[in-house]
Amino acid sequence: MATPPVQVYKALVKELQFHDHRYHVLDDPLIPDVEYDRKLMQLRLLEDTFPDLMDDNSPSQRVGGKSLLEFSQISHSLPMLSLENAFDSQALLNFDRRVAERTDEKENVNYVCEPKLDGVALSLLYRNGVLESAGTRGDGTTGEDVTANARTIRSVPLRLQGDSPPNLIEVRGEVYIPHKGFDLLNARNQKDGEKTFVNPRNAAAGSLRQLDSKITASRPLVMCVYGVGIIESVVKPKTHFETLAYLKGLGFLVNNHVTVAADIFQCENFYEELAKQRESLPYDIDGIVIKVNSLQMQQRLGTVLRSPRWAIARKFPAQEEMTRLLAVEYQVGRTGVITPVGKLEPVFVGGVTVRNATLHNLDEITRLNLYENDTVIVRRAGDVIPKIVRVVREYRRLNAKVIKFPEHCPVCDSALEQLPDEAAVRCGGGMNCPAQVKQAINHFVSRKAMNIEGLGVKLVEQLVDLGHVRSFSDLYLLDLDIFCSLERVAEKSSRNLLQSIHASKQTNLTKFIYALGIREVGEGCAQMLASRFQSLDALIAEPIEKLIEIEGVGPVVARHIVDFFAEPKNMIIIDELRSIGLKFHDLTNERNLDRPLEGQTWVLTGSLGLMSRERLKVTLQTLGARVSSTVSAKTTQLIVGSKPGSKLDKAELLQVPIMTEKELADFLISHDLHSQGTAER
Ligand code: D41
Repeated sequence: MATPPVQVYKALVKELQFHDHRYHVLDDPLIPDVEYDRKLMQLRLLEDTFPDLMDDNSPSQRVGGKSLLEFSQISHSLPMLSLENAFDSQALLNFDRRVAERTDEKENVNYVCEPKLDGVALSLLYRNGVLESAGTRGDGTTGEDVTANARTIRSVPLRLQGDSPPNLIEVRGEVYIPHKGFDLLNARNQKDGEKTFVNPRNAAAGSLRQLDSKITASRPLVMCVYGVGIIESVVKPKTHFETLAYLKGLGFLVNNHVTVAADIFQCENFYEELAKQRESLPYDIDGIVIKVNSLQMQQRLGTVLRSPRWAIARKFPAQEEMTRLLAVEYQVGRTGVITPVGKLEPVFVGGVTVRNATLHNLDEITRLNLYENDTVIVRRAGDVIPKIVRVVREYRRLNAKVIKFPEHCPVCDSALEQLPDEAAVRCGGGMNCPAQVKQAINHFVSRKAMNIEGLGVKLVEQLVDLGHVRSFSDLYLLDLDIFCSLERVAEKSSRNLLQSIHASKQTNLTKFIYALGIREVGEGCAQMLASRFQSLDALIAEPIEKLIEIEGVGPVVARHIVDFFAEPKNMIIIDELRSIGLKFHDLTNERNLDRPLEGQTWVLTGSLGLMSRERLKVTLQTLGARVSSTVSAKTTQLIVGSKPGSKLDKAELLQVPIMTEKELADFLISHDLHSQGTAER
């Protein structure tokens, strides 16, 4: 037999370890995956051919080994402490005060802020630079020996980097599964008919506690480190931040958001900033951890019970809570879609009290296997609508009731329809269904559509219920008597309402197309159609084959547009609106008009009295200006109304030209611009 190529093998192990670190820790692979795989294959070939060569820490050994019957215990030479929680900023201030009192600091105390990763704690012990054992936190003193499992986690170095690794070091961190890996894992499990995980934290905990390390190896676990237990080394960091840098140098993954804060207020800022980013991070966090930076100061502060006095977790409001589904109600949308809405026993989740949760459609209710009176988990993440994520089946009550989806519209009693390829169920009542009329009107009058100021949801509700309004054109037939007869409407506001209804007759093609409420035609699409067709009649005349070809339209939207104009009732409404005197010239894309403000950026601030903000915006856009909401050095002109805000200060600072509203009116008149936008075409 040939002599084993020891040097070649060692070099290959080293090379693959290097690439593992680049890939799993630095997130910056040097070589393509296929190239890595090729090298790994070479390594395996050598190991298979010369079994004596095998290095226990070879990169080929991340696949797991023999299954265990049970975990053995592992005791932590220094206890793994727990963290005290702070649920508001007052609790943080108290923490800071206690720290200051105990350390007699004249200066502000420096802190390190870290995201609080939502996973499971793990401790790794390295002797002479080699991973010896790994243990879960357990009760803080003794945990379970999960060494075989930890060895399969790619971001856990099997061997420490650098020339002089410490003789002994215990490194602590959090094991978690990033969102992408979690989704893949659940998709895979679903496909294989295995159970899916409720959230990434459970998946991480379950994966780390597998007796069969081959299963752990197949799970996308990541370990990020945040501290050390015992350490015997020549280099001794002086601060927590230095410790993290030191760990990074040894080849560990350290979270890249970790920041030094000069005082508790900067910690507070870090919290606020991270809260904003929370939804877009690729992993779950449930708050931040704040730690005194100086290790000497940490030493002096010591611990109470099982928590260090030098650290605190500032928690985000929980995003999931348990409550009870009281009933299901059905809402009718603008286009007739019936949406089931879960009525919940009020529960504080994601920072607000939640009473309703969307259930999307019938399929969703089936998927959840949801009954009325069930105990449910409600999730409210960021600003998204709260949703029911699952039922706690174990708590199903005797009075739980099957949810029966209605067969008729709850508002107008028309039969409900379901198109073959759609999950949505619709009311076929169209403009005979008061619920659909109300929402169509609400959309029609909204700011980005006809912009009829003051005509709110409550008024529309009354106008439709009392039979004054059945279609868009009815709005223009309303009079003072009708408005005065409504609840909570005084004469002055009635007059204002009539005035804004009248004013809305001067609009532009974009806003009018948008106002019609054609399915799937949003603001952007309306804008594109207006600038392409320049007139409503041209759009109406366009055959579907040609509409489909327009960039940003496609078959679905084209079908909706054609269907809308093919409906005689809709054409009657458009004719009525025209005869009432509605003028919708395209003001937003005036290729053949002079655009004297082309290339300029204008900003409006304060309350404007002469023209409504929305109308002024349209006028300026017509003249070619971009209207922005923030002042910057690129701002051409700031228009100030009364009670201007910080935009004025900023403009003065940046020496942006400032104009009052009156000056703007004079400017428009003197340049004969004020009427340009309303010229008939
Ligand atoms: O990200 C975390 N989950 C995290 C947990 C972190 N960044 N730092 C932590 N620091 C500590 C101390 C201060 C006690 C060393 C922790 C934890 N503890 C911790 N994780 C689970 C229990 C305690």
